[in-house]
Amino acid sequence: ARTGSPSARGGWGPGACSGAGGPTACSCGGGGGGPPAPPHASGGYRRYAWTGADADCRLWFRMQAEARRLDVETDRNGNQWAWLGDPAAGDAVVTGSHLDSVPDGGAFDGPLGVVSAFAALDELRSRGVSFKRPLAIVNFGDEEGARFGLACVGSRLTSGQLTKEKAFELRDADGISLPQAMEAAGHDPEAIGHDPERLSRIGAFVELHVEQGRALDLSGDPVGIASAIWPHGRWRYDFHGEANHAGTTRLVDRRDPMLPYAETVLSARREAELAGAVATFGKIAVEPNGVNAIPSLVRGWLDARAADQESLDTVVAGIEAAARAHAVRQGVDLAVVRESFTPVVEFGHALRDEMSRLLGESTGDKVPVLGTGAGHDAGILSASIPTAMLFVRNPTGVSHSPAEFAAEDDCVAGVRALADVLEGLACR
Ligand code: HGY
Ligand code: MN
Ligand code: MN
Repeated sequence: ARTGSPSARGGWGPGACSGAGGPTACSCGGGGGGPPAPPHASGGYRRYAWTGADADCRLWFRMQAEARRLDVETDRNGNQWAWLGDPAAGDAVVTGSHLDSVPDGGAFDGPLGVVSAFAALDELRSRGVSFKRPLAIVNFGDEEGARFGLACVGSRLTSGQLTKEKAFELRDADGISLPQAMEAAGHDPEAIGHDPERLSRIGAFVELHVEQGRALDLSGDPVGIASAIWPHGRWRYDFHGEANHAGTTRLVDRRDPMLPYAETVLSARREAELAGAVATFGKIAVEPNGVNAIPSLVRGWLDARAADQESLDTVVAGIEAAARAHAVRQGVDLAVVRESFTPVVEFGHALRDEMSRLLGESTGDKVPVLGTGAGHDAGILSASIPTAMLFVRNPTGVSHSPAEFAAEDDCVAGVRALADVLEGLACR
C-alpha cells in the first residue's frame, strides 16, 4: 500500500504539483506532475513556508485528498486537513505531519508522515474496515521554521502557544513579515490564532516520522514508538563590531565581530560536551559581508538541546558567558535573543501503550520505545491533546540533509504499523 514511491533520491514524488513555479520553486519534488527530482544542485529541498514550493505541496496535498474523496479544508492558521467523516462528531483520530523543509532538507522529514497517512488510509480501505470515529490527515504549516526562524508555527498558533501578535513580528531574511507572506500566498493573516474549537474535535493525533537518529538501525527494528522529545531552543547571537578596511586597519585598532563569533562556536562545542548536550551554530549572517571589509555585525544562530532542562540551561548559560567574555576581549558588543523554545515533551502513556499493544497484536513483536532530540508538531500539540509518534528506521540516521533516507520496505512497514494503529483507534 503505497502512494507514490520513494525514488532513490527524490523521495516521495507527489507527482501532481502544479509546476507553476517551475523546478526551482516547485521543491515539493513533483515538478508539474513529472517524476520526482531534487530541484537543487545539493540534491535537497527548499520548501519554505508561504513560498511557491509550499503552494505546490499544498496543491499536491489537496489532490491526494480529493482523489480519496476526503473533505479538504485549510484552517485559520494555514494547516491543511483532509477529513473522512464528520469533524463535528468530535473525538477524531488525526494523523499526518508537515511538508515544509529545512534548507536543502531531505525527502522524508515531514513528507513521509503525510504520504504514509494517505497510504495507511488506502490500506484500511483495502482491509474493508468501517470507521467508528472521524479520521483526518493533516499537513501542519511551517514546522521547520526555515524562513521565519520559529519552529512549528502552524501547530503553535493552533494550540495558542504562539499569539497572533508575536507571529506578526516574525520576519524572513528579506524583511518580509509572516502576515505579508501569508497574504501574498492568499491566506488571511488576520484570522490566525488559538483554535480551541478545532482542538476539541481531536481525540488523538499520531504522527509518523522518519527517525532522525540510528536507534532503530542499531536495534534492528523497522518501526519504533516515541517516548519523549528533548527540551530544545534557538538563540540569536548578534556580535556588533566596527566596520573598517580589511587592508589598512591595524590589528590593534580592530573591533572585529568575527573573532568572538568564531571563539563562541568553539565554546559551544566544549560546553555541550561538558553538559552531555548538543549545540550547533548552523546559520550565520554577516554585514556587510564583503571580502575586504571588517564586518560591522556578525549574527549567528545557536541550536541547543539536552535530555533535560537543567542540562540545557547549563549549556546555554555556559555558551552565553563564554561569548560575552570573547566579545569583551575584542571590544565587541553582544546581544542574545531566544527566538524559539520547546520544553521537554513526555508523550502520554495511555496512547503510547495502546499503540504498543496494537502493534504487538499485529506483528507479535514488541516495538521499541525511543526518545529523540528532534522537535515535532506532535510535541507541540501534546500540551493540548493526546499525541503519539511512530518512527521509521533511517539506516544512517542522517537527517536535515539531502542524504536522508529510509528503505522502501521500512516505509511500507511504517504504513502498515500506522494502519494498524489507526484501525485500532478509529475502527473498533
Ligand atoms: O528542529 C527540529 O528538531 C525539527 O526538525 N523541526
Ligand atoms: Mn526537521
Ligand atoms: Mn519533521
